[in-house]
Amino acid sequence: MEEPVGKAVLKIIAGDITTQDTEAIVNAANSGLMGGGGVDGAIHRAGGPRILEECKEIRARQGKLPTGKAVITGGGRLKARYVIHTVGPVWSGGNRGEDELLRSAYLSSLSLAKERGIRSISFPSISTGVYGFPMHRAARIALRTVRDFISTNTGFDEVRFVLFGDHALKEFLSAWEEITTVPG
Ligand code: AR6
Repeated sequence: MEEPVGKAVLKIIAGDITTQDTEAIVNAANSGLMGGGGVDGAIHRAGGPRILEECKEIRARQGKLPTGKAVITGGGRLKARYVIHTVGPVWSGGNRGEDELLRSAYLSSLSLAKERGIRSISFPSISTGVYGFPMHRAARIALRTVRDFISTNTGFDEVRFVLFGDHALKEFLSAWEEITTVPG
């Protein structure tokens, strides 16, 4: 799916985040910033050791990265020039501020990209793997947050959601239908 939002285009595709050619890709990291499984492991493997070195420098400077916040490193050997590392919430039933923290992870990443003049960015579906956030609920939050941000912040050419597999893609496409046809 590809649709204009403000001055940018929003794309929802199935694929692998590590091969994307946007200026930045987003990593669903953890507060330790030392790598892990899922998207995090894949990005560090594909991008090489330079990314972890930069993460360690950040860690030494500012300590752990709180949930909902974001930091930026170079992309190492990736096509993307930058990696924005953010930490989504661990799902624990939905009454512990998970929705707001997930929103904040997307917003922090977008704000950091904007600050750096980055014009194109790819997101994975943050928190919906190891962290257990229900996919459909996460998709609605992700899409609404990105749509609202790029409708008012005009520095972006493209925001891409890169979903791993058909199930995730379907959930994102149906969530997009819902938020664009049902108001609020
Ligand atoms: N490209 C795009 N999406 C992917 C890829 C890929 N290469 N690999 C997995 N996904 P997860 P989280 C999807 O677990 O839930 C790590 O250990 C996956 O199917 O990567 O935020 C970190 O170090 C899922 O839908 O991130 C943290 O400790 C989504 O990406 C923890 O996991 C996110 O899954 C973060 O957990």
